[in-house]
Parts: sequence; C-alpha cells; structure tokens
Amino acid sequence: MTEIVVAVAGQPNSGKSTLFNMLTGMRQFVANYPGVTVEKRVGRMNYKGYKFMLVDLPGTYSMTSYSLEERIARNFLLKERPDIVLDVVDASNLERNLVLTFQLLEMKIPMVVVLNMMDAAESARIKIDVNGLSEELGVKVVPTMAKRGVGKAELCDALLDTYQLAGDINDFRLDYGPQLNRSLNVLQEALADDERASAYDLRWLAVRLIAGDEEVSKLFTGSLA
Ligand SMILES: Nc1nc2c(ncn2[C@@H]2O[C@H](COP(=O)(O)OP(=O)(O)O)[C@@H](O)[C@H]2O)c(=O)[nH]1
Ligand SMILES: [Mg+2]
Repeated sequence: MTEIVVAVAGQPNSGKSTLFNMLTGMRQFVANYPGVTVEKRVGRMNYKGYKFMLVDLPGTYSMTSYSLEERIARNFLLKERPDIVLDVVDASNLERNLVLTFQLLEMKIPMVVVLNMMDAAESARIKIDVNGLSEELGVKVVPTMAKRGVGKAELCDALLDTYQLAGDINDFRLDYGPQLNRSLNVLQEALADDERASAYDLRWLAVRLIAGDEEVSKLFTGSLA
C-alpha cells in the first residue's frame, strides 16, 4: 500500500517537533536534505489501516526563499508534492503564525491546520472560533495540546479525511487589493501559455514574481511568452 506523505510545516517554537513525536513516537529516523547539512527528520505512523510518512520540515517564519531553511522547506513542497501539508500554528500567537499559513494555502497543496498550544491560548484568555477559521481558510482546523498528547485522534481523522478529498483543494484567495489583483490577473494570463509555468499554481507564481522572489524569477530567464 502506498504511504500518505505528510510534510509538517510551522514557525519555530509552534510545537512542531512535539507534535511530530506525538504522532510518530519511536518510529523516526534522521536523514539530510540533498546537498545541505540541515537535518531531515522522518517518521512513520499507522492509522485505521493507512500508512503515513511524516517529514518534519525546518521551522520557518514564512515560505519565501530568503533563508536556507525556507528554501529547503519550500523546495520540498514544490518538488516532492507531499499528499498533505500539516501547518502547525501556535494558537496563543495566531496572528503572527497566520502569515505562514496564508503562504502555504497559496501553494495549493491539500492542507490541515493544527492549532497547537491551546492550553497557552486558554491561559491567555484567547478564544478562537475554530469552525469559523476552518471555513475562512477552506481547510480542516484541529485544536491540540501536543505536549499533553491531546487532539491526536482528531488530527489523524482530519489527515485521513483530507487525503480522501485530495481533489478538493482549498479555494482560499488572499485579497491583495484591487490594484495588485489586476496585476496578478494580467501576469497569470501571460503565464497560462508559458511551458515553464506548467508545474506550478499560476496565482502562486504570479504572487511570487511580483514579490521579487529570486528563486522563482530564475525559472524565467527570458521574457514571458
Ligand atoms: N504549553 C504548551 N507547550 C507546548 C505544546 N506543544 C509543545 N510545547 C512546548 O513548546 C516548546 C517548543 O516545542 P517544539 O516542539 O520544540 O517546537 P518546534 O520548534 O516547533 O519544533 C517546547 O518547550 C514544548 O514542550 C502545547 O501544546 N502546549
Ligand atoms: Mg523542532
């Protein structure tokens, strides 16, 4: 049976490794990403007869290409196309963490959001409308307290459901305002006829090109078709 590949992404200190341990326990090994010494932690999990392979991506504040960790995490998502990206969010720091969440959503990989550190959020009297957030983002959102092992079954069910509905990619669209939206649309149309763009989500490419992303710009050495 094929393994369901889950890439675990999140900002540093969101509890990514704790959650990874909660899911995979002792079934872990360490490798390296090709060509670099950054550690790649891989773990396995079985759930309801399905086999999962989890990859703990380097912690990053965003999904641009400015740091080595960001390039590694992003390249893994773009090149390996995991079945699911699991975005671990620190619920007590929701606003800051959502920057990465939005960038991951724009990559159009099936996704599950984990609201970890719900205990810390509760202590800080932060109330989160979990269902509302899930509707806004168009993906499943699961509250957890990884340190205490709380939320594991709910998370596994969300992963399985998301895998089974993989054709149903989130229709989330960040509104960049009328002016940028117009530019994005123009660029997207130009990219639609360009062979070099075919492996990517066009809106994602357009956003990254307008942001001046060097790695993405390298894909287009000449002018657009
Ligand atoms: N209060 C609380 N602390 C947590 C939770 N999950 C992880 N932590 C703690 O948060 C810190 C960072 O966790 P870690 O897994 O290393 O984060 P990473 O940098 O995202 O891999 C550690 O001290 C964890 O024990 C949680 O649900 N609640
Ligand atoms: Mg970690």
